[in-house]
Amino acid sequence: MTKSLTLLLVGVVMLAALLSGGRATPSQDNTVQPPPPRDVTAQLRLRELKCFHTTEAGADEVYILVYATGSSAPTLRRLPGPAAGQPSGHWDMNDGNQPCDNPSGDSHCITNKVLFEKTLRAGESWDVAVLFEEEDGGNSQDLQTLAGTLASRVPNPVIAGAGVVVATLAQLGFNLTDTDDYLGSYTVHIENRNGTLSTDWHQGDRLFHFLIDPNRHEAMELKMNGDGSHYDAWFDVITR
Ligand SMILES: [Ca+2]
Ligand SMILES: [Ca+2]
Ligand SMILES: [Ca+2]
Repeated sequence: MTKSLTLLLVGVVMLAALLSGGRATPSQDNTVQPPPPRDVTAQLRLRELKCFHTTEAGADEVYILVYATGSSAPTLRRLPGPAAGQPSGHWDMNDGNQPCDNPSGDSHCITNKVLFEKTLRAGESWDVAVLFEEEDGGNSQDLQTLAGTLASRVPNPVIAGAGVVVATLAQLGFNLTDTDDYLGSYTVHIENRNGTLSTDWHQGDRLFHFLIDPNRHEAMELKMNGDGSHYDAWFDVITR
């Protein structure tokens, strides 16, 4: 009798524990937890660059410098990269009826170039300066060596402005306005706000049109007229 009662009590206690455990699980699942901060991979793209007037007779030799600072090592890149056997790269661009992305000659337009790509943690941001150049004399400085020195003098290109980046590069021996032509520039601040990218565009030098898409703030268009040129360009920042 005592033994059966003990067994019965143990049984009741176990059942109660089981039921309480069964109820506790859905109640915990229903608690609203904020989603963990999400990493986002941001890509700054040149959608298209179109030549309406070159700086010189014949084709322009166009290249782009992209200077970026953020939470890790600063970067300074030149696009396009050098072809085999060449010290530095460029696109041959012209203002006639040439095709886009012409593989064997001058191009009237070039399309879909990734200027900057980075995975940003929540709260992380990067500041990027984009400088459009046309090669005449050329520059032979090593960009990765320059990046560190440039960053010590211009830690944030968006706050300083594109003009200060250009002037500082000239002080460091990379003269973008003398030996080469300077078409135009802008800066952009890209931030991961709780898993969503926010984009702030800022005008640089030598622009005669600058428009942030009112319906899509991560897209921007501009028109450049540096050193007698006329180039139109379209950009956006996307999540990859
Ligand atoms: Ca030129
Ligand atoms: Ca030329
Ligand atoms: Ca040239």
